[in-house]
Amino acid sequence: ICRLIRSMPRRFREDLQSQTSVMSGEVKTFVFLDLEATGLNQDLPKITEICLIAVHVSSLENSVTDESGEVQLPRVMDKLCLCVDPGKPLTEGASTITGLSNKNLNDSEKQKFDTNLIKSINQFVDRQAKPVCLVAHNGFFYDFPLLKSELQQQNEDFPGTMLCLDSLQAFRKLDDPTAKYVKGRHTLSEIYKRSFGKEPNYPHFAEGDVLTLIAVFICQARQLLDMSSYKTWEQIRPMYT
Ligand code: DCM
Ligand code: MG
Ligand code: MG
Ligand code: MG
Repeated sequence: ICRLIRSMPRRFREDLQSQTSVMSGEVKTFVFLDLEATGLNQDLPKITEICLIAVHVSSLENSVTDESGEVQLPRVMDKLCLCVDPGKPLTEGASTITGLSNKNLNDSEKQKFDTNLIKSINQFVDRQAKPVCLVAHNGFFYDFPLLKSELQQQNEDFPGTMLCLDSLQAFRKLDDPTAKYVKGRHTLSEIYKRSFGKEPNYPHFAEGDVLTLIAVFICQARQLLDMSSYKTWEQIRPMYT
């Protein structure tokens, strides 16, 4: 498809590009999101933790640096972070990296991914200036399809017109528009180490990962937003049914 678009007469190409930028240019709030879960795609995972942090576009456009020149997190952010009983065993790998286990989730009497949780998410998103765009690192492959599967299991869904952006794809494209991707170069922790010269805080805690994502995103927000390929929620297929 990319090759096709590049081969189009410039007039058509610019038309297409301006349509995407009108769509994305109107976004008022970016809701950064990360999921922890019982495993990877092939494990048909269930969510163990969800974190959403909403940042207004004005905070992305007017980032603040401290006296040493380090980019600061926005002061105004809304956060929703909840642990969830997955009702399914975590893989050893998932438990090791996240620190979550069936035992500690059960000990804390966490509730399942149910319609009340979906209500909380919808109410959280409804408080944000619209249009809203969800952002997740590897979101097109993991977080959005998994979230869609969990919503569908409760016979729920988000509005099909909600926008989504995969920051992994955006960072890759920004780094190398010819699409010669190097595996592992664009993991959240690698990008963070390149931008900030240190390890990210609280990796594989949903909130830790979202804050890390916001920090690296802000460093290059304008370019990322301009060149990202957006999808609508309607275009996201569930990870499994
Ligand atoms: N995950 C996994 N094994 C890995 C990496 C991730 O099972 N090596 C699963 C469990 C995590 C989820 O993916 O909770 C999300 O990963 P991340 O913490 O990178 O957001
Ligand atoms: Mg993640
Ligand atoms: Mg106080
Ligand atoms: Mg994570």
